[in-house]
Amino acid sequence: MTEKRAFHVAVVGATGAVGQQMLKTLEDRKFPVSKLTVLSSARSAGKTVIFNGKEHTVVEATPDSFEGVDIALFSAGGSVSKELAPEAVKRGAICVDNTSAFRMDENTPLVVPEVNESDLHNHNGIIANPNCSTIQMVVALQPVLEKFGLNKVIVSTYQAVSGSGAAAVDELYEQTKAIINEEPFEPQILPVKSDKKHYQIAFNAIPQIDKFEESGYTFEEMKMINETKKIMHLPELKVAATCVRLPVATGHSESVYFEVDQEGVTSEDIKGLLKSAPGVVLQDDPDNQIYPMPADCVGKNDVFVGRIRKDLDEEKGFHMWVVSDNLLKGAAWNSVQIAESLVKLGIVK
Ligand code: NAP
Ligand code: 3JN
Repeated sequence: MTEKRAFHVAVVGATGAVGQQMLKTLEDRKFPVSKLTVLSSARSAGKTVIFNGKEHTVVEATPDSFEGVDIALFSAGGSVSKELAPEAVKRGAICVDNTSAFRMDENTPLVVPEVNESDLHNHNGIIANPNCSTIQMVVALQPVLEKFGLNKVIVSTYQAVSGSGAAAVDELYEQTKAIINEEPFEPQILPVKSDKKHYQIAFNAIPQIDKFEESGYTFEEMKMINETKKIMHLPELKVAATCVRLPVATGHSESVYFEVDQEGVTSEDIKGLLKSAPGVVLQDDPDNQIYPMPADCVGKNDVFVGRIRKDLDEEKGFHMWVVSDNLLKGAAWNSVQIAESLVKLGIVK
């Protein structure tokens, strides 16, 4: 980005799977950083990270870490955000929070720039970055909503293990090696580190992401349902989700069924729309076996859409396949994109 001013940026959770991608994205986008503060827990304090060719020492995050910070990107878990984001705001920073801590707070905008950038104007110092699975879905659905209206969404996800953090990726690799070498192993992290039981992820599919609510839905599923309605400003939209973890390192995939408002819409209409939609790359050519796959999307900021087809029974129903890098558009890139929007709109002090 080209901007005359430069900003003191803090990254909280800089040693984590998302934090590392945040640093890389700030670099790749040439975000105007005058000073960088890299924060973690006491565990990683003293480690170093390289940013724009210079070494930076990681420091334990405390309220005083935010003195003089203009923009703070948080990705160290909800409890850290709840404790430290208000402290950063008190000290004059604007926070982009990648956790669920403030997403459903009615005074906190929940933003995907391609969908609801203008919501950024109504903030109290904290902007929430949605859940990764929600982000890629709403980027693909927003153009449909704007042109043909939207009534119902049913999504099934196929989520990568990096969504569960750096340690979960290690678990996938270790288990895969152990199984191939016919060695014993003990699952310790997935599906949810703090839950009672842990299951094999290598060569498996686990229909649990986050813990279960009493309703029978998981928290991840409820995030997709509630966040979609908030971001799209559609409280009445019917949404259902089933979230599944796969042995893929990076790149979430989703099978999305949706029903439009208007009659007579064709799959060619939807393809035409998504071909030129912001942030979307259409990869839809069944004759040549062209469709999105996570292995092709890693390291890219876009949302890839394919397999668009009309439902055979429901006149207003369509199916599509949506893939994106969960650590980029699902987390780091969406956060940095929000920061770029804040600068562009003159919202950063
Ligand atoms: P991760 O790989 O486990 O990294 C966690 C990071 O948080 C590390 O840098 C860790 O520092 C830091 N941290 C932990 N406790 C801390 C504390 N008390 N104070 C300061 N820093 C602390 O996890 P991740 O995958 O990067 O995810 C981090 C968070 O991002 C998640 O908990 C979640 O809230 C959010 N997230 C959001 C999405 C999304 O869908 N938008 C996706 C993934 C993650 P140490 O190195 O010192 O341990
Ligand atoms: O599992 C995934 O693929 C996405 C995980 C996101 C996540 C993991 C731990 C805590 C979140 C999130 O962003 O919703 C949180 C959280 O902040 O609640």
